Amino acid sequence: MSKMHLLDAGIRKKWGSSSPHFCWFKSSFSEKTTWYNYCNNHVIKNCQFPPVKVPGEQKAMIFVGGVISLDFPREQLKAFYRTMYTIRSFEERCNELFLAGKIPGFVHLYIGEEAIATGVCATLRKDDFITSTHRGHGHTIAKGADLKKMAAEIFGKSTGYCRGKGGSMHIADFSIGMLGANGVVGGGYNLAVGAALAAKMRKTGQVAVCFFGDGASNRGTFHEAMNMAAAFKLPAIFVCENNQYASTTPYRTTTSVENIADRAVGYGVPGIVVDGNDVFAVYEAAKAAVERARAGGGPSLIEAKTYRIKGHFVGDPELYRSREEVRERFETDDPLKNFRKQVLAANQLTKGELEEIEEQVQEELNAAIAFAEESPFPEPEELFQDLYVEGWGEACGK
Ligand SMILES: Cc1ncc(C[n+]2csc(CCOP(=O)(O)OP(=O)(O)O)c2C)c(N)n1
Ligand SMILES: [Mg+2]
Repeated sequence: MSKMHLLDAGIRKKWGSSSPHFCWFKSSFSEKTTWYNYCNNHVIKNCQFPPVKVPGEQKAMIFVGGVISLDFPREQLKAFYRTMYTIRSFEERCNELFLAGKIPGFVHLYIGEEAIATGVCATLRKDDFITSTHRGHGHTIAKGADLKKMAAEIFGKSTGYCRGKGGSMHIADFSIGMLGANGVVGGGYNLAVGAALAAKMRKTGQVAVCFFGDGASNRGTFHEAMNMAAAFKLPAIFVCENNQYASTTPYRTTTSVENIADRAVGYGVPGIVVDGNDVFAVYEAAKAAVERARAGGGPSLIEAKTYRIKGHFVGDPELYRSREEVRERFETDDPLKNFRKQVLAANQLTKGELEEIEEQVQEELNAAIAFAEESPFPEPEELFQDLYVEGWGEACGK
């Protein structure tokens, strides 16, 4: 019997035949006691914290660790890699193109955080909602956006998602439930809660995911949204991307708790800390939270610990941290590198299969960027168009 089967058997004995989404126990496989978490048939090892219980029936899990990934179907693994690699490459191109003076405005890169958007969005239906942040390219790609329209928008071209008038921080695509990137830090919470309320009232079974940063977790809107979602048991999932910095400010200097997920206890909802550089761990945590929300169980707060590899924006001189710190973190925590290592070592995918995905993605990106470069800028007379819903005045009898 494999180690995993032994763990599985132990869990089923302890918790009954239907295993819970999350549970925890200590293992004595090695001399050292190791905390394990068990999450939807996957074992998460090396959790650093014993579990935290919240009032009532729910069990809130706090864990940090890697998931044994052997159970994922190959197509799912390929999809994970395709999405993460697309995000990484899209961002690398944005970096180059911004520095070449081809992109106006600001660009905030998601490099190093790809596993979060990828793992979370892989658990969602096309008609589920997400709200995003100023660092939104990764969420938008993972939810299935059109790369051509994204690239054109970032270039400020009229073929872009907002006809070139929104730019990087305002891309939205309602046809895939992407309710918008947002230049307002913490601006997504109440949009997500509104979408979740609408889904509940309409009984559509949709859920709404709100992505936000560690800095944004200190805005008042966070608390308002968490409370309302919890009080109304809304199908909302709050995903904090703790990349350790809010602009130039290290997370620990502005936040009184060790984990942002610890705050979940204050709202009586599950709070989960997950390794945000591990797509498997993110996927498992999100899947359980989404299932819970769809089943009427209410919201969850997931904190994905990660690290922002690039500056706050392209051009940031990064005087607040050392190059060594960044190099060390990228060396150990690069989600793509770790994914490759893991699936190759376990013979789950071949090098050739990974390279084939990379080639396809590069071709797609070439086409998207060529489309953006060849597209026209909006005409000056279009400046004030599309700011308000056309025909609104007439509809209201004005
Ligand atoms: C309401 C508001 N306050 C301040 C800013 C300026 N600002 C832009 S990004 C940012 C930091 C956000 O940090 P975090 O939420 O951790 O997200 P990250 O940039 O790390 O992804 C700040 C303060 C803003 N855009 N909106
Ligand atoms: Mg941050």
